[in-house]
Amino acid sequence: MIIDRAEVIVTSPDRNFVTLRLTTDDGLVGIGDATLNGRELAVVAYLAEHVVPLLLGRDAHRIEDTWQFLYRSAYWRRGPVTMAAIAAVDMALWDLKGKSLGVPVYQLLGGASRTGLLAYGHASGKTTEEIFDSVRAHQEQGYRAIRVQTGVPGLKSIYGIASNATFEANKGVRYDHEPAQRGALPAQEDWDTRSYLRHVPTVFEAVRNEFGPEVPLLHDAHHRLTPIQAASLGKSLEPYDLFWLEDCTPAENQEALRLVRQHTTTPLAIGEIFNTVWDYQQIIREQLIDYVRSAVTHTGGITHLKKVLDYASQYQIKSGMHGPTDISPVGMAAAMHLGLSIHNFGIQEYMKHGEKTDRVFQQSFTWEDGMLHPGEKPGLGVELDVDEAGKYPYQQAYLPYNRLHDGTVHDW
Ligand code: CS2
Ligand code: MG
Repeated sequence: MIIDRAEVIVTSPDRNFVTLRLTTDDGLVGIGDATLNGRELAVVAYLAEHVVPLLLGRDAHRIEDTWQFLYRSAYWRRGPVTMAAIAAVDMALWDLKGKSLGVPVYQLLGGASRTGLLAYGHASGKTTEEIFDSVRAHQEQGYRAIRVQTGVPGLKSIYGIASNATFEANKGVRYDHEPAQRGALPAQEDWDTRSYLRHVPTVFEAVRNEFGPEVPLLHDAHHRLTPIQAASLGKSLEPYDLFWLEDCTPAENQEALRLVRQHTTTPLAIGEIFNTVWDYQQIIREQLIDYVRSAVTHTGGITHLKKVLDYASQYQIKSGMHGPTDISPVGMAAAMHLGLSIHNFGIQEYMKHGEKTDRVFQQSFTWEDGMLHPGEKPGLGVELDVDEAGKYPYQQAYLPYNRLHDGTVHDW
């Protein structure tokens, strides 16, 4: 199984996706996701200029060796661009190995540890009524666990909140309210931490009263708080029994989580922008988090994220893999195979992709009763329709950013 072709395919059906496609001398095709939202072409260049030439002629069965070779031979380690590129190679190799042996990837990782993966979706709204409607729409679509994001009085637009128009147009939950917006420049949003901290607990109180104690509720603070603000939010949300509070502080400073942890029993999830096990070293060892948020796509693939999660399992820390629509269906499939096989699976984030995306990527996963399963097709179970992909050329897109009322740039 020698790699004799490696192509980097960029397509933008509903949003931009970068896929690495490997073909072997015996005619097998394996694919991997390399999408880095808003910085897609940096990974395309890394792959096309520096990785593809190294792959041609290699034995596709040697997954671990290829991972170590790409990571160590570059000398310049870690970082989202490098690790997304390595992830794409790794996923494509697992896909190929599964296809060559005729088994789904989860079987290669030790087999199923459960029957399906509990998944959560994104409810949101500017008002309590809108949030209730959005939670209901998710429940009707089968979601059993729900993330709740809320508008804040006085703030015009907040990342992660669907506009009503988008919500209606897409009939409930098949919409993307977290797009990197296509266009020449990033959209500017506004932020006020004090208003946010006052408002969020009132929303969770209302949602708990309306939907009862059972439904797991999640919330994402998206790196916007200082440690003491995060500690205060965690405390004020305790009565509403959150499944997790995500990214309460900027993730670079691992030590910050000590202070948060000392003040609140609200479970913490962190890591969607982390790339390696080294980013987690302190927060896992000191048990400062409860869930590892990394995506297979941004953390060096199945090979490396499994090592992170095995390390986390020693401390009873579980997975909560990142799964917004900027993870392609290939990256989502890789997450499902990994999640099904590990013992310390926690929950999987799952936002439905758009219809055009589903035509470009033909998928074998199932979604039943709030649970995902990767399916039984050999490999990852996703096929890229290259002709369909070719209909949607890359479009420049940027994530938004925040400014405070006085014009200061703030974490978004
Ligand atoms: C978010 C993401 O899913 C989440 O929890 O934080 O939507 C994130 O902002 C995007 O993936 C950025 O590309
Ligand atoms: Mg997040």
